[in-house]
Order: sequence, then C-alpha cells, then structure tokens
Amino acid sequence: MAKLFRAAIMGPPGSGKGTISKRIAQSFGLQYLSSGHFLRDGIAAKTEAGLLVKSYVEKGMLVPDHVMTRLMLPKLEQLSSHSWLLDGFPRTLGQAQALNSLYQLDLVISLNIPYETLRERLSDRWIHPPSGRVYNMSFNPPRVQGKDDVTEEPLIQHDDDKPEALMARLRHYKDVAKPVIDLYKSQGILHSFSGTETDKIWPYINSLLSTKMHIQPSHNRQTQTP
Ligand code: G5P
Ligand code: MG
Repeated sequence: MAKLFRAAIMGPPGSGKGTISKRIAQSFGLQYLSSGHFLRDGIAAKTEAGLLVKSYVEKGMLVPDHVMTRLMLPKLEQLSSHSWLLDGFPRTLGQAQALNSLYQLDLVISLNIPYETLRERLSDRWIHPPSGRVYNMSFNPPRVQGKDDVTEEPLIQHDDDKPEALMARLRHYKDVAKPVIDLYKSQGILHSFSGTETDKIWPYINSLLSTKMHIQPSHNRQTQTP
C-alpha cells in the first residue's frame, strides 16, 4: 500500500483554506476534513455537539480545545486508512499537541494573507448551508444573484462573517496560531505562502504537493515552476 499522506492547512479566517483544500482534495485525492464545516453541520442538524458549539461559532470564538479534540480525533480514526488534509484543525497549541500524540503530519501549509484582503473577502461571502457551497460576489459569484447554482435555494451570510464577529476572529487567530506555527516549523514541515490571490498561490502549492506526494496531480499535469 502507498504511504499515507497527512497534511493540514492553516490560515486566518478568509485566507482561502477551504478554497485551496477543495483544489488539493480534487487534484490529489486526499480526504478533506474541515473543522468549520463539521461544526456548522452539527449546528444545522441540532446534534448534541452542535448545540454545545453553537454559541462559540456564532460569536466567532474558538470552541474549547477539549471539545474540539473530542469531536475531531474520532473523525480521523474513521479515516485511518486514507490520506487526509485537515482544514482549520489544529488551531491552537493544545489541539496540535493532541493531534501530534496520534499522528505525525507530513506537511503543514500556512497562508499569510493581508488583513485588508481578508476583510474584503469575508464581507462579500455567501454560502448555501445545506451543501456548504461557498460563493464570493466578485471571485466566484453564483450564476443567479443570491441563489445556489445547483439547487437554486437562497444563499445566506454566516453570522461569524458579519463585521463584529469577523474582527474578533482575526484578532484571536494571530495570537493562537503563533505557537502552532512555531511547533510545525521546528518539525521542519511548515510551508508558508503569502499573497492576495488564491489563483496565484495555488500553482506553488500544487507544485509542492506534487513533489511531496511523488505524483502528478490528476487535474493539472503541467507542474508550475516558482
Ligand atoms: P472555519 O470555518 O474554519 P475560518 O474562520 O478559519 O472558518 P473561513 O471563514 O472558513 O475561515 P477560509 O476557509 O480560510 O475561511 O477561506 P475560504 O472560505 O476558502 O475563502 C474565503 C472567501 O474568499 C470565500 O468567499 C472565497 O470564495 C473567497 N476567495 C478565496 N480566494 C479568493 C481570491 O483569491 N480572491 C477573492 N476575491 N476571493 C477569494 O471556522 C469557523 C468557526 O468554527 C470554530 C470557530 O468558532 C471558528 O470561528 N472552529 C474552531 N474552534 C476551535 N478550534 C478549531 N480547530 C476550530 N475550527 C473551527
Ligand atoms: Mg473555511
């Protein structure tokens, strides 16, 4: 069996983790697990975990580590025979240590995106809650204004993308991410990417993963040189 590949993507709210994760999952066949999607699914379905995390997510606050690890680590156990990519987890040093005690990551991608870019993107973001499809009114607008492309159901804005919650999310991110980034740097697995456009960052990530996974991506066979 081919060696399993385990990666995580980190970055502030709106940095493009979800957008890039979907491209990675599609191009490299990794299982993709987004902590934010997972929490929001639970909230929408009113599961016990969803009710527990609702107030944190809506205020843009981090869900406590012990709750987060109790929710995420069993999900990873279900994926133990797959290569995977985590989006949004681990977020804190406590979460990174809990993950580390079970799995050694092969690669961590960190996205550095200027604050002004993040603010613009998130205030313009709309989602289709049942599917998790994300639109941006300038970057990837829906075909019909305010409607999901597939179902034509209405799009909504997350409570945590509204201005007050957004500021809180951006402030928190920096403080808690620093020790996590330092940990992965010390393990020699951190790769940072800076820029204001996902489409410009993507070729570098695509190329890095092709090298690390020793395969050509299925969708973009011409490897880009930095
Ligand atoms: P999430 O869901 O992990 P955040 O806050 O980390 O949420 P978010 O909002 O999901 O991050 P993202 O995934 O980094 O952002 O970015 P994205 O969705 O791909 O892109 C953002 C927008 O920009 C989209 O509209 C996209 O189309 C657009 N876009 C992308 N690239 C470009 C570009 O180049 N140009 C333009 N113009 N637009 C672009 O977490 C949510 C909450 O869950 C809890 C917390 O409460 C958190 O606030 N939570 C956790 N709590 C504790 N521990 C954890 N591990 C937790 N994980 C989640
Ligand atoms: Mg996301």
